[in-house]
Amino acid sequence: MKIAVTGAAGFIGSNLIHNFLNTTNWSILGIDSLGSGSNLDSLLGIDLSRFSLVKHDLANANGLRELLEGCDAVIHLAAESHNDNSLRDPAPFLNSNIIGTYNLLEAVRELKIRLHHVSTDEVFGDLPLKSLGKFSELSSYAPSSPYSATKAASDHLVRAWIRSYDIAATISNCSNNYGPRQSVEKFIPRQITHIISGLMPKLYGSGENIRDWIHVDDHIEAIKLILIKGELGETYLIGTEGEMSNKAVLEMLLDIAGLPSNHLEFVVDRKGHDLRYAIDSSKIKRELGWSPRSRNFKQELELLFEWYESNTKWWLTDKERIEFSYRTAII
Ligand code: TDX
Repeated sequence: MKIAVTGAAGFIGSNLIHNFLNTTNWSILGIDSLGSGSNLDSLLGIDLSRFSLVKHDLANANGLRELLEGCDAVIHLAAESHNDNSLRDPAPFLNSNIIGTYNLLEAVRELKIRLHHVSTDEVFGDLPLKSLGKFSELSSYAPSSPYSATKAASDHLVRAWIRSYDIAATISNCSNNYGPRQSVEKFIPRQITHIISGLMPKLYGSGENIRDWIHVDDHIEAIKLILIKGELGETYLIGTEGEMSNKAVLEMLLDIAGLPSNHLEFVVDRKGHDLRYAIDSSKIKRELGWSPRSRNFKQELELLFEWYESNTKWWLTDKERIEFSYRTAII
């Protein structure tokens, strides 16, 4: 089987390619715009006998069909994905997440290629902080940010292309991922690299907002299962009951670094900041037999801390650029 992976040099894409080349005999065509969320170094060490990479921005339809010809399936991960960036400048999110997905849909429709569209739990908006409710496949779409609105739009396009054109596609919506090779603009890597750099970690608002953390490898195993066994036309929610407040996660990181729990700075809250995400993943467990590996979150954070300490070259330049835009941005 030959699969194409869009967003190949991003966080989830690069981890997925490392994983799939190790665990399957598939060939992989990586497609990436090599924009700000990509890092070519994330693909270092990959077996090039079964992997090739093409620089292509999905917002440009020219040449996309030719590129995908001969592929049996596409996993669509390419997206602008950082909420803070979308608040500063929504335009790239519309281009990449909506126009890019539209161009990809037209290509897979013409070529009759199987598609798996990877999306986020943020398309459902947020849940109250103190409730026990969770998102399920039946939750209504209610995105809060320009980023999540564009991901919701891309989900709607995929659903419409399934219904109207009968394309062979599945969708997944996953909770917050953590793991190696994640951009230092995101919460956990930002705090780890702040600590390593001697900067004060930054908590938005009260730090009470809750996220449902999943290791990227557990997400990738779920994507693999959906690609192999998922029912066409279906949506699957992926999460691991890993709910934690941002403050609690940061306190774990401070403890790992041997710093006191008050070694942090509360900063102005994110506009429209979603309160809580939580996922009911019983459908994918029941129907596809997926289950996440049993993990100790704090031990995983320790490993992650070590990864960022040992890979400063991977993130240092990005961090300077990202922190410069945080300092200069009006959000
Ligand atoms: O410096 C920070 N301080 C802070 O308190 C940053 C960068 C974030 N936060 C908070 C905001 C959120 O409550 O941490 C939480 C996590 O923030 P992000 O890493 O920006 O993720 P989030 O906004 O929850 O969105 C994520 O989940 C769904 C990903 O960025 C998306 O790509 C994914 O689709």
